[in-house]
Amino acid sequence: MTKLLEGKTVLITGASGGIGRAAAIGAAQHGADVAINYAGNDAGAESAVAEIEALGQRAIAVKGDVAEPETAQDFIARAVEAFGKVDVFVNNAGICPFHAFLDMPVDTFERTMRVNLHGAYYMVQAAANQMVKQGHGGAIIAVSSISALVGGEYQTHYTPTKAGVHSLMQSAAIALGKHGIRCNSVLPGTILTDINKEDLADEAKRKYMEGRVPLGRLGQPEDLAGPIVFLASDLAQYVTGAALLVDGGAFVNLQ
Ligand code: NAD
Ligand code: RM4
Repeated sequence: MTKLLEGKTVLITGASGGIGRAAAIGAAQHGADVAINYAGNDAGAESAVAEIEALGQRAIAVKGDVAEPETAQDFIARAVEAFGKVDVFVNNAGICPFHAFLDMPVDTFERTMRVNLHGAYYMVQAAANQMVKQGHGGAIIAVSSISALVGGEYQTHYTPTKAGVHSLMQSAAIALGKHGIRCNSVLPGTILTDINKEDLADEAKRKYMEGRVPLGRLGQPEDLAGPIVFLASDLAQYVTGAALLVDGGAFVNLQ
């Protein structure tokens, strides 16, 4: 296999499980050293590190809540201490506590904004500052969502954060182009992870969501690894400000 990220250092938030972990493993399979941020799942973080090391790459796990601005500074500093540089930053950490609109608790709304959007802002800014200091460009990828483009009855707090992250990549692509830093989003459809385990435990909802997908199945975290590695790699050297749907065709499936 041609290794697309040989010699690169890749940082990923929220990577003890789900899409972040799959992206971390995918990056390591392509020759990258990987630093992962994670919130609370020590066992998941340790096993991700072990899996990356088993692939012959270096890995560190740094615990921290992305909603806190200091977490971003700490994550970047620890990665630089371990690997000397940051070539790729993947903003992945996110939450979606499904809840109705009319009685959305203030705390749920604010926490979702802080983790998904404020957290992305602090992290992307800190990673970009490090890349600018290094002076040899870089790649930033945000895990946005199909939900940046379409709504969800129980996601009125969440979909604006995913649209926000997508928009952040567009503006950052402009702000950072002069530094050779590319900024893109991936827009996953419905991927089977912990974030929607409870929601999709409802058989009728799961069947409905599956039925919307022309490729005939819901996604697996590994479905995101290839697109993220591609956008991180030099194969995408002229791609910036773009958004790549990774949804089995769900978005275009009107009838
Ligand atoms: P997941 O719950 O498996 O992963 C989310 C990760 O983020 C977890 O590792 C969690 O610990 C971490 N996290 C949560 N809050 C954090 C915080 N405050 N600080 C640091 N880390 C934190 O779910 P996932 O589906 O892998 O989600 C990853 C990203 O993908 C999210 O941004 C989500 O919005 C996005 N996404 C998921 C889907 C899907 O259908 N699963 C679709 C589109 C977009
Ligand atoms: C995604 C999309 C999926 C949902 C997850 C939680 O952005 O809306 O359908 O399951 O979020």
